[in-house]
Amino acid sequence: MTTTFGRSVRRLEDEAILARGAVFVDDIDIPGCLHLIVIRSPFANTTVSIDTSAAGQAAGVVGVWAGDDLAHLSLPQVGVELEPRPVVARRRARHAGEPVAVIVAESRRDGLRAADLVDADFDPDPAAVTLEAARAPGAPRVDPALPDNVAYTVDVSDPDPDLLSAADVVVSLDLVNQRVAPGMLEGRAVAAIPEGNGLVVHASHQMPHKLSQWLARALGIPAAAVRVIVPDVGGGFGAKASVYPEDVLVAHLARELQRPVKFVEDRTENLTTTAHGRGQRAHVEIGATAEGRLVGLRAGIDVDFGAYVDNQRYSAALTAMMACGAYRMATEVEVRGILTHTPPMGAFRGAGRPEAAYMVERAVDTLARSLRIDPVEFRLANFIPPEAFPYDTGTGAVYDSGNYAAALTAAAERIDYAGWRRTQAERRAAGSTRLLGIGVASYVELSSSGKERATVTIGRDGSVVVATGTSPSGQGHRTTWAQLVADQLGLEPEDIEVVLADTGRVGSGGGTAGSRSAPLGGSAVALAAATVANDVRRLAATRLEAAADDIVLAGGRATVAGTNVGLSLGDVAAGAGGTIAIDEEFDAPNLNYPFGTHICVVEVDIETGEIEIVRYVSVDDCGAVINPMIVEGQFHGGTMQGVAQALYERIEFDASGGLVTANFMSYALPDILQAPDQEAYRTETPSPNNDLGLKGAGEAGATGSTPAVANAVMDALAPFGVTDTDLPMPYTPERVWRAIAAARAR
Ligand code: MCN
Repeated sequence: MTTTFGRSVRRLEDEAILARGAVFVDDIDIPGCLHLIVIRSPFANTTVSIDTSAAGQAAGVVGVWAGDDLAHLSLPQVGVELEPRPVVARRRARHAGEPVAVIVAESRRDGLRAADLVDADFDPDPAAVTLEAARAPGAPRVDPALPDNVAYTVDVSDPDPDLLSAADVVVSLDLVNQRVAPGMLEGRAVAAIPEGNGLVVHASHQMPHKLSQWLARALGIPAAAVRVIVPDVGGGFGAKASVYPEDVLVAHLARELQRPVKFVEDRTENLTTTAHGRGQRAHVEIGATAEGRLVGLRAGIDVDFGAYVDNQRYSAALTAMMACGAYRMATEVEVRGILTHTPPMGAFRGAGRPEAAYMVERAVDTLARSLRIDPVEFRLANFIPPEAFPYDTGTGAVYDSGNYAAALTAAAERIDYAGWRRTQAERRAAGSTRLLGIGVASYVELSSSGKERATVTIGRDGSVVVATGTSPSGQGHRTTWAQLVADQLGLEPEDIEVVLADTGRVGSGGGTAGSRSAPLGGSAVALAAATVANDVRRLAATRLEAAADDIVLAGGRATVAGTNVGLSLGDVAAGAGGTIAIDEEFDAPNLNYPFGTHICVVEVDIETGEIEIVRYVSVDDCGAVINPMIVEGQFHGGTMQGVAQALYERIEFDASGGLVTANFMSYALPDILQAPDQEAYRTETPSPNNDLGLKGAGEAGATGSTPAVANAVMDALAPFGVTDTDLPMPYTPERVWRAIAAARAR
């Protein structure tokens, strides 16, 4: 029997999307739907006073509410004991973009017209907009309960004053991992329809079950009363794993008005209030012996949480956990989560691991340079070796499996590392104004936590349906889960119906986060499919008077091997009472740890500061692979997001906390012409933590790429002695030009 596991089956999702177009929340026809318009604070840290009376009289307006009217509604702050976050600010707003009043109107246009009539009075106070400002003595408090704005700390190891005492060489770096927007093309959108005592909610979201539970809690009704359905999603990238004030508002107002209400954000709202990611600054010391043996790394990291604590708390914890990277060394790290007067921050593809990889890989490269050891050799000499797995990092991670040297060696060969080093030396010697830089980054990331369930059902008509709690935003779950079921039952992937992202049809599910879907959801699907296949074989064997081991499943039939005698799957189900349904749970014994090496070659024009990526090779390892084409797509997308952070993107506020980069004219989301021609390869080191050997693939690219580009740019500029303090990301032409000019003037 041929199977599809490991084959690049074409995505089943795409025909419908290409032929009829995707169906996003805003495309769903909801008769009589009202529109929610949000009035937002233009200032950070400001008093607010609102008069809604004129707006309430405007044409088409159904109602206007200010903070006091909705004081009973709130969202929890994630994992900290702070007062809950109001869904509409009362008297004081903590960040620009915070809702201060809402309008519900018959049409979006009516609502926007009425918004001009809301009389809002703001009296801004000084704001702590940056990490530096929030940490300064006497800084304005973001939360009244926190005198120092520190909302969260994590120490993964006890301080050891002797950590680096065996090192002959210690270098220190100050690194800024700038705040960026996830930049999904479809912004947030949510529509709530009252039904009986509860609601049906259509949401562009990564975690339908979480959304259902949080809405139910906010409204004081059972979770079963809130059915969340996720239609096509135009990108989530982590930010759609958060629950937002507008989600609670549409749900509450739909029930209060007993009419459907929807909210669809515009691009400025998206860039202002949909959770940003990254936003860290780190002071790092790293040391090695004179012969080049890594001794240890010590880091103090401030993480921007924004004005309320949301999923950025997880990112902070994961940076601490992954701070030893791919290396055998002692690691001491303290991470502080800092409140600032900026929109609450969340998970962005990789959530804390790309930040750790950037920090470790910049530090390792800088140390190798100061030891005058080639960065490839230095890494190969210091990797955690394959025989050391499972490997306890001492930072809370136990790496499951890996062969870091294999990935690095393969990447170096593919790109002809030695050849590029020769070309670089020649260019330097010739005094070229187009300097070459070669950047190597070897990362470890983590995927999957918790459990996932799957149900596989065969109907009397022979239909096969698999339902699971994963919820894709474009990752191709429909295809890969169908492959796993088809392989077990001897069918083609297109024969399988896949049910996802609907709390009314799937009892539980973790949704998308931490590249968990393949290792957890895929494992649950494979488990359920294998059990169903065994059941079919057993039932057919009884009816056909054969041994179960002799029953072959192929072409929709259960046949006795070597004969034409058989039954259709539908007949087998009919004989078993009409349907065969198997529900299985997969509970992962541990996390798993994908890894890889990215090598990037850049050309820096020292006269204009422009950077061009001339070659980009990645070798990623996400264990065994269900669908190599889909995985390669994940690598490409993730890599592009990481490259974009290194070269283009940056969220910027003015001194009063207003967002400067509030549209795609000022926020430099790159387009396809700026994407490097990435050559993506893989090694395959199975995870021992699930039967299929899968590790997550979705965040690998975003983790390896930023440090590869950063190391390449810094390598190109090394002759000028440019440091990370002189030239923080993103490496825009102006910044590069200025850093070179300043270095030359020194
Ligand atoms: N896959 C596979 N073999 C593996 C691993 C994965 O065939 N060993 C397949 C999976 O079956 C799935 C896809 O690759 O079809 C990605 O699976 P996985 O790595 O498990 O990641 P998730 O589906 O859980 O996606 C999460 C990850 C995260 S956390 C973000 S954020 C993210 C992402 O991946 N956001 C995305 N990829 C995205 N891709 C798109 N198009 N849009 C987003 O918003």
